[in-house]
Amino acid sequence: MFAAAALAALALGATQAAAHGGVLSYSINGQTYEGFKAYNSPTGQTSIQREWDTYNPLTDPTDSFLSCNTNGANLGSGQLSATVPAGSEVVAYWNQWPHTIGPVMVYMANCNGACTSATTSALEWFKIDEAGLISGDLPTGLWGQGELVADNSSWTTTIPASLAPGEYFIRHELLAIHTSDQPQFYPECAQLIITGSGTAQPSGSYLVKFPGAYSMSDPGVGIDVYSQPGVTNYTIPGPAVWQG
Ligand SMILES: *[C@@H]1O[C@H](CO)[C@@H](O)[C@H](O)[C@H]1NC(C)=O
Ligand SMILES: *[C@@H]1O[C@H](CO)[C@@H](O)[C@H](O)[C@H]1NC(C)=O
Ligand SMILES: [Cu+2]
Repeated sequence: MFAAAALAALALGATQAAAHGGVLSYSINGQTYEGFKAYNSPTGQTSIQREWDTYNPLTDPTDSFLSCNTNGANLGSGQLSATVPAGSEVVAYWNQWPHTIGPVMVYMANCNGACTSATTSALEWFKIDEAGLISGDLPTGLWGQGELVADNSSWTTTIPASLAPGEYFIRHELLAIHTSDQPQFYPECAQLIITGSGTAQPSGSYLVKFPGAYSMSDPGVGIDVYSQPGVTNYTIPGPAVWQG
């Protein structure tokens, strides 16, 4: 009986997993960093990524776990950070990503000390990259996520070369809006130690909190793309991109 129930639960998990996902690994300067293995116990896992537990989306823009997904915990002795020079390219690899409608956004946050001990909902996040509606109209056009899918379910981002050194999070977020009833947020965070001689830091309106940055009334969040054929503009939520 127990085995049958466990198998059923596993099958259900696999079905759900097929429809959603997250960042499974990173490639930075030729080195591969494996992500956290969702659906597995954190015990014994070693990763630069914070814990995230399922491929399911968060659907509330004010979800308390919006910063680094559920549950966003550090991995204790298994928590690593990748040391990378400012200006490096970070490639994030998703599972075979199933959604093509919605923006891709990449954020960072300065931990002002050790990221391992940071509370991610208290950090001030800044956006370093975004891609929304690239061409065409809302329901049928090419979106950032369509490009991501076409590029082997990966996304390449350059860390601003002028960014001051220190410990930072990098937060990749897909906002899938292919369902007309609710947005789907897929954030994953990884810990970086940025090196270099830069001195730049974003301030003011570039900095936001998660939750806090988004609301259902944002034009790009509470949106039904299918009700707006022919509309060719899309407002990506969150702050302007900080160029460094
Ligand atoms: C495609 O992505 C996988 C990881 O999901 C990676 O191992 C592989 O090298 C990528 N292929 C190319 C051509 O970049
Ligand atoms: C498109 O632009 C109009 C006019 O600025 C704006 O009111 C509307 O919210 C925008 N649509 C989206 C989906 O961002
Ligand atoms: Cu999905």
